Amino acid sequence: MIDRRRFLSAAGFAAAATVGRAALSALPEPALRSSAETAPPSPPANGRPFHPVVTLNGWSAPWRTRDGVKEFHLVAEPVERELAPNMIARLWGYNGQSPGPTIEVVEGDRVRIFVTNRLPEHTSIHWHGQRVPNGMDGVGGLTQPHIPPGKTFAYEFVARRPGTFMYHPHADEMVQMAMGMMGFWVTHPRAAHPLIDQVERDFCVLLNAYDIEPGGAVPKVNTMLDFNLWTFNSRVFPGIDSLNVRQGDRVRLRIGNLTMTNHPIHIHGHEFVVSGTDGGPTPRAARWPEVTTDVAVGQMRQLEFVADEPGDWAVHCHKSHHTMNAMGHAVPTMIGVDHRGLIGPLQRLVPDYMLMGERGMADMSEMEMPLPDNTLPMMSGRGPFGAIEMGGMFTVLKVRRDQRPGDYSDPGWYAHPEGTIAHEWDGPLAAPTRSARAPALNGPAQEYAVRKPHGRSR
Ligand SMILES: [Cu+2]
Repeated sequence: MIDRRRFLSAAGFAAAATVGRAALSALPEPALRSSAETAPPSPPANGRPFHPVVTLNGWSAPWRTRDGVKEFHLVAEPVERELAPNMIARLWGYNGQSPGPTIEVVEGDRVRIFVTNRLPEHTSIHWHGQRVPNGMDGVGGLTQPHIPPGKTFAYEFVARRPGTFMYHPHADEMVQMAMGMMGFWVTHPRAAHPLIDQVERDFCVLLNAYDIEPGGAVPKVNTMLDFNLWTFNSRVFPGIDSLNVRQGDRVRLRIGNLTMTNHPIHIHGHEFVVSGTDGGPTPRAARWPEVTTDVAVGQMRQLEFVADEPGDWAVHCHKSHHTMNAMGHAVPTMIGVDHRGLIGPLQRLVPDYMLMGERGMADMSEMEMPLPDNTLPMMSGRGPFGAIEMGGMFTVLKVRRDQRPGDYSDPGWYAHPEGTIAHEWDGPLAAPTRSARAPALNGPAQEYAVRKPHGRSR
């Protein structure tokens, strides 16, 4: 839900020199959001028309038009973000949430963005990927003075080229991005563009990562690689909404990576092309079908496909550690270890000792393990057939024949046509054919002579 409140007095803000006095006579009220629900697409109230995007578990910022300029108001501030039901993180973000609201404009629009700093330290905003006058590029210390706490700065430029962009601080970046400060920016084409196709569904996902101790709520800002919560728009599975589309829709999935590592994004059941990067639309001759594409640090990728296969299709990062929530990496691998006979003596010494991992870790997603408050299980989510055993960067593309155009609501689980689900085989089993030269399974141990280099052998 978007609520508006006016909290700025006329005093207490500063502005870049290029902004006229008239613009400062009043600031647009900032739109604030308290929930992590996916907002429906918001068609433009004024200005040039465009087909709005949907930010998963997010929303787009409203604007006002003043003297032909689109004015937005971003408030950098501490926020509480629900990462998934049962876990609230205390982050820094914009306008009540992390990520901040998606900014949608049209190529050629003159845009003025007021940025109010309600953080305990200075900040700035960089408009990642865009052509702007140098003094609007938002690099604190290099192209502008930092925005001190309590002050408001104004950025003003023309959105010169259409595409998928991001915004984020360029001030104490390691801390401010580890705390969740980032947002999406989409510049829609002003007219039919030879390299930009019309799509029926246009989704935005920012990849970010946090390191939050089990039981904690504030990210550890000095972590470089070993994050434990890998997020789409500061949400983890099962807290990430599904991408709900109508069969036959052309779908665009815009992905930006502001984590510290790359993410190979994988879509099941369909082939997509990368139709654009942060550098702009991809020439058609340079597009090829893929089912996984790597999104490197600092990159944007636009994935496009026709959703022509009905079903519930997984969409996820293919790094298996990125589809898990907080876990202990120091746990020994116990696969194949026979614990029988040990559990009794161990439990006499350590009453809470649990036998786990000797058959893999799938048991853990079924286990009702006590967890510290405000902590998510490592693998969770339930589907129609049981535990999905995922966390982190995972969601579901739901393709339905009867999803109405423009309806983004969750249609529920897919009803499979009869006879199209993998099932247990109950027919006769043929004896496996084995090579005559293969050592017999469970037979006597074989001895081999191994010849090593330099004639040495053993
Ligand atoms: Cu990943």
